[in-house]
Amino acid sequence: MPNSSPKTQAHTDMSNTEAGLGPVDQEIYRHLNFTLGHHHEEVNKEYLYRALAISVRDRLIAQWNDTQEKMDGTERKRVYYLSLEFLIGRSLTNAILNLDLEDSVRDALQSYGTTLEEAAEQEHDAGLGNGGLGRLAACFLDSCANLKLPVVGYGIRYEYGMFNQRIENGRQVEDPDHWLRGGNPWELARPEDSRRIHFYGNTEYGVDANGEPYGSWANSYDVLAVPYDMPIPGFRNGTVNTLRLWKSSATAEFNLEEFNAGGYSEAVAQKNLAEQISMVLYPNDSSENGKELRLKQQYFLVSASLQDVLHNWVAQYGKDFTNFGERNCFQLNDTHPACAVPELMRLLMDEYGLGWDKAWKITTSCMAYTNHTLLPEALERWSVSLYGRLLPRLMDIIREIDARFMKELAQKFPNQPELYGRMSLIDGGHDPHVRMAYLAIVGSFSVNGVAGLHTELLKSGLFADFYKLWPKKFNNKTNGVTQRRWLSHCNPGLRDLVTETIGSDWQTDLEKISDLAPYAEDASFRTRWQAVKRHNKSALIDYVAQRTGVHFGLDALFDVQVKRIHEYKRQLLNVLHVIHLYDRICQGDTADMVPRCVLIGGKAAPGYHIAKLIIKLINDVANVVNNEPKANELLKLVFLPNYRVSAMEVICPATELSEQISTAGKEASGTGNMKFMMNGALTIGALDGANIEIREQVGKENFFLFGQTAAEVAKTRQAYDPNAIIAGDADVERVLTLLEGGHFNPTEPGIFSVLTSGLRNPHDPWVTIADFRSFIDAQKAVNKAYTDQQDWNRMSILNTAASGWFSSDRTIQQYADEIWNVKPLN
Ligand code: 26V
Repeated sequence: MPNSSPKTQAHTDMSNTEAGLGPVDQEIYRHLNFTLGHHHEEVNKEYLYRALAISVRDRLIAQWNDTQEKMDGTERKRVYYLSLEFLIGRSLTNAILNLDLEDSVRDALQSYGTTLEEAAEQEHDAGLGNGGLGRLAACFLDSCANLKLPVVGYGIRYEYGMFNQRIENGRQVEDPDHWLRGGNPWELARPEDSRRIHFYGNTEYGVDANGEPYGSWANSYDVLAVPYDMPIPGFRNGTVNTLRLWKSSATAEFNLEEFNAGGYSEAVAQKNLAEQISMVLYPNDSSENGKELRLKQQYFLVSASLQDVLHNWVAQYGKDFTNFGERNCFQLNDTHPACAVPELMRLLMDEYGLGWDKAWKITTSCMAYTNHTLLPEALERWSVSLYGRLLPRLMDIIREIDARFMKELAQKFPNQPELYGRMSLIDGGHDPHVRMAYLAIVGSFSVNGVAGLHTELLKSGLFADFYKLWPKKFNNKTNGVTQRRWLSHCNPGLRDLVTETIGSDWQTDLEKISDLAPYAEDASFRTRWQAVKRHNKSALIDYVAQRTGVHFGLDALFDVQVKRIHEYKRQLLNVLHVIHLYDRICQGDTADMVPRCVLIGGKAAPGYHIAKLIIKLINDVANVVNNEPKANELLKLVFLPNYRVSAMEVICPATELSEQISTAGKEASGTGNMKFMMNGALTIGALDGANIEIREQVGKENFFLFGQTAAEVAKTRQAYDPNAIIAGDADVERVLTLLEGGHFNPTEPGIFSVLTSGLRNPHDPWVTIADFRSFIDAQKAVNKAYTDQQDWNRMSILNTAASGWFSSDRTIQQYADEIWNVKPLN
């Protein structure tokens, strides 16, 4: 227990001066004793985390208020990032880094006999996202705050985030993630800004005083949306932006009606129904497609957020919407919030009395849509009958948008009924569906893909008709990641080495990191570079050993693939390669082999059986490989359970080889690939997503390329004969023989036959066997390169030095300049 008058701080901390806060150690002491009422001899770690978090939060709030005041005091344009997912991870260490509080916090914690690392471990990840799309939203908010852009994130405050994954007998088991248990120090409830959301009921039509027809939503069942605000700090720049997350709750009078009718329990049950809406994040799972609760979530987020923005607009400008379209921009993170198009129309017409044409002009000048996937099963379609029942007024508006769009098409392209059918917002037939991507395209002024190849494929494939109609709407914004979390925070050893060598400007301007390139030729620098990597590798060794019992060797090549488990990402190809190495070891063919530790991690959607079977296979192969005495020094395989943001913060600094092996044309961008590159990993990859740009930036000599191109894959599919390939390649055949002979699953014969028959299927969409030989050869080149550690380190440095393009600051600057037309608030 520290004494009651903590020592004066060794480090100056400027963030408290205006806010009237004491030094960090005093603040922690105060919060422990008074805010949390924890005065024990032995300070409990969880309490210490909370006291520290509140102390840090207090420092953020002062800057948060300032930023808010600046926003309110200008008539400048604002941007709203609408997303069903924000995969934030931990906030404490990020806030400490951005406020530059690390030294004072470390000093303060020392007096409690603990470290910052230990305190930070207490924080639950805010896992409000599935993977890339959600993490991108979080990186974007970080970059917006860093660039001082007036951008607000809007999302849902899920009570349960992404499930926790356990492995039992090699199989994935899901546990609910009740991340809010124990409280969330990073949010402030703002019940005074609650909004009312309609569901069900019907549309009533009438004629207003001017003789104009109108519609209105009647007999609805209403729910309240209560906002919780999270601070998003910029990097040492005084800016703190807002992420507003909505929680659903029952309206007061609904309960009253029930109470008056004497239905006490019914009233309470209705409250539960309302609160269900924000209860759980949906896993990215095609078996979850079409679920009513998911549509409720989408509309709930969109309606609450648009009402919020309109409310603020009216408070500032009155009910004159003339400039609304040019002063506001809504970026739609995929089609999940695409009902923003009809909802803004509804609010402008039904609530504020605008006519269709004015409302349409405003709506289409402020909506922008980002597409994140080419996979057909991920393209959202909603049944017209469900839509019309849940959101009757919106369905009317969608029909009207479609009717007007069809008219426009008929004028531009007369007598082309087939084209109209293809492009209609409603996929007709006996079970009609709304095509959400088409709704988003028609209602937006901008449509973007997330990497060069992806955008080209959208223009030539999925959205070709729309591209022909509106070529100028389409643009590319290659994804990026924030170097503050993904280098400065997670890899302090490398951060300090880089800063000592080229200064610290790269933290806010990653292009500067190219100044590192000449040091790749400097042998003593390479030695220091390698020492940092080895330090990070030993941290990962401990992390893996604690969670799996498997001990990685420090001298081995750390070969990593972490991402959602999906067939198109081809974790299976990675396993086939491990089996091939195992087979060579068993045969004594180890001449040019380099010791390797292969780590695979990621969650499978709970209803995605093949993905879950791939996890089982990885674990079963790992069991055999790790227990084979001959393989001991040469090969290890682990499946790391519960991959998440905080795990990646340990994994990417230690990775040497980044596996980016999706079937070409399937991975829209990838962002893990960028985190690995930034941290000095070399990539083995196919020409897919942002891998193409990574290779362009770093040079082909510093990248391990394998596999077919997207165009070649398309051609291969026309006459694909995997069985002939297998029969013609002894290495490949032996791998299949081991798998099919039950070598890895002797007690459960046949359990992997779905996987092996998939590999042998001429219609295998992922053409895994077609790329296997090329993958084996590229991995041989990796071995050869790793044998020369000097050269490997040289390439590693060049990868970090070439990562400037992949900062989300660059991406966001492009969104700001080319889509949003928004300037920083200074
Ligand atoms: C679909 C569904 C459907 C069922 C309900 C829940 C749900 C949630 C998400 C999705 C679609 C996810 C699409 C996605 O995550 N795309 C990834 O976006 C990354 C950021 O742009 C990109 O780097 C990845 O390549 C891309 O796969």
